[in-house]
Amino acid sequence: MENKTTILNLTEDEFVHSGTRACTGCGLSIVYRMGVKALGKDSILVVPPSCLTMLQGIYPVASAKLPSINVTFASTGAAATGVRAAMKALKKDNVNVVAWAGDGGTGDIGIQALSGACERGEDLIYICYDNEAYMNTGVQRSGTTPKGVLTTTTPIVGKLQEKKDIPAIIAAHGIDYVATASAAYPLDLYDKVKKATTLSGTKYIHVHTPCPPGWSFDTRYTIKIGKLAIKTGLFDLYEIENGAFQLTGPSKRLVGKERKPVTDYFNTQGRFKSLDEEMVKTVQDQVDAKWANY
Ligand SMILES: Cc1ncc(C[n+]2csc(CCOP(=O)(O)OP(=O)(O)O)c2C)c(N)n1
Ligand code: SF4
Ligand SMILES: [Mg+2]
Repeated sequence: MENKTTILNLTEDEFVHSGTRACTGCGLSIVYRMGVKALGKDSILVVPPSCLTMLQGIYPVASAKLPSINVTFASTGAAATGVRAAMKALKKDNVNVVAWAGDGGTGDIGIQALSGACERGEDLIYICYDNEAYMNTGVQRSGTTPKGVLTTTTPIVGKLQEKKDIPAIIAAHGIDYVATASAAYPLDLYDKVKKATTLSGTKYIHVHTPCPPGWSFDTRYTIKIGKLAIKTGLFDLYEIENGAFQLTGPSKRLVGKERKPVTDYFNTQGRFKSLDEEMVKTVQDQVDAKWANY
């Protein structure tokens, strides 16, 4: 998919009030603002505990202009299924029912309800913002934390296991639309969410989302670091539509070109400081092998 939306034709409609409880430089605040812009007013959000619940605010101080239901971690996919059923009963089929969760809430704690919704082909959009740890409770490792990363529960040597590939797990359910996106490419994210609103069945979008305090970088570098994840080939932008995989936007343009070394990305963040040369070489080899396939 080539991007249709540019900064010149992007809608000026906003569904987030100015001023949120997110940290300065939070990648999620970009993802959220662009995501709800693309969803539009006829949308209901279903959100489990996460930084997003904080960003949206606690009554009576709310940053979101859309109706939003806070649910338990394990129930997100089931709760969204219930909201869709309610919309059907009310003959409001035009409403976008959107489950929106963090990586821990999606890939670890809420995966069974999400898997059930995918298997049933529920008419939902599911957006996972992946900041690669349980940030809201103080940076604990999650299934999607990359190998070697320092968190409060993987101190000194970093996480020992590989990052869990959630979009691949969701794609294995055979749903019609799976996409990845990045906070650093907001218009690409906008177009993918917009596309999801036009499709029926279960749609899943996984968004790489830099987090200054959790990743240990200065708040001004959110976009730079998000872009480096793509330009090093560590995180790839793609769509899987009706089973057909294709790289999109900046990742597609990288095919056959020289990628930046993964060290350019690792060196920008304190969370990678325990990586030794051997681990860096292993990651670089893995990325090279993946791209040789592309
Ligand atoms: C069943 C349950 N376990 C633990 C918590 C505590 N908790 C609240 S937010 C959170 C972190 C969620 O991580 P993630 O889904 O990655 O979102 P992030 O905080 O990174 O935005 C946790 C563990 C909870 N609210 N409910
Ligand atoms: S901890 Fe990270 S994800 Fe959470 S609000 Fe702060 S910057 Fe955003
Ligand atoms: Mg998280």
